[in-house]
Amino acid sequence: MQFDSDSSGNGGTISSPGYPEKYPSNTDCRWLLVSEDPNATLFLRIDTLQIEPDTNCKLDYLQVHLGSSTLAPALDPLCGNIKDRVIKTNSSTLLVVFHSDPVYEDRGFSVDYFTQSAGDCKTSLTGSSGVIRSPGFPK
Ligand SMILES: [Ca+2]
Repeated sequence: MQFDSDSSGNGGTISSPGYPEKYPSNTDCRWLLVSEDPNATLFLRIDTLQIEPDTNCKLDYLQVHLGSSTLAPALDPLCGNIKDRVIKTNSSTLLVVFHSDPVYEDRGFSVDYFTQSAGDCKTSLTGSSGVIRSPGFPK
C-alpha cells in the first residue's frame, strides 16, 4: 500500500492511515511539506505517536527528511510512544515517510506541522552584553 500526498501552506496535520485505529501492515506513506516562505522553518508537533517499539526503529517508523527526497539528510526515525513533543527542523521543506512491516501494528500518529518565519523575532533581549544571532543561525 502506498500513499503520497503533498501539502503546502502554513500548517496542518498529518496522521497515519486509519488513525486513531491501527495502521495497516506493509504500508509506505509519504508527505511532502513545503512552507510557502522558503526562509521559514517547519516545526512538527507530535500530538500522539504509537508505533511498534524497536530499539533502532527499523521495523515500523516515522522518518523526517530535511528536504524533498529520501536522499536528503534525515532525523533519527521515530517509533515507540511519544506524546506532545515539538521538533524544530531548520528546514522549509520536509519529506515525512511512514513505513510499516508485515507484523504487528500499532495506533499510529497524529502530527501537526507549522512554520515560523525567520522574520518572527519575538524574543526581547536585555543586558549590557551578549551575542545576537540572526534568525535561524547557523543555517
Ligand atoms: Ca509492524
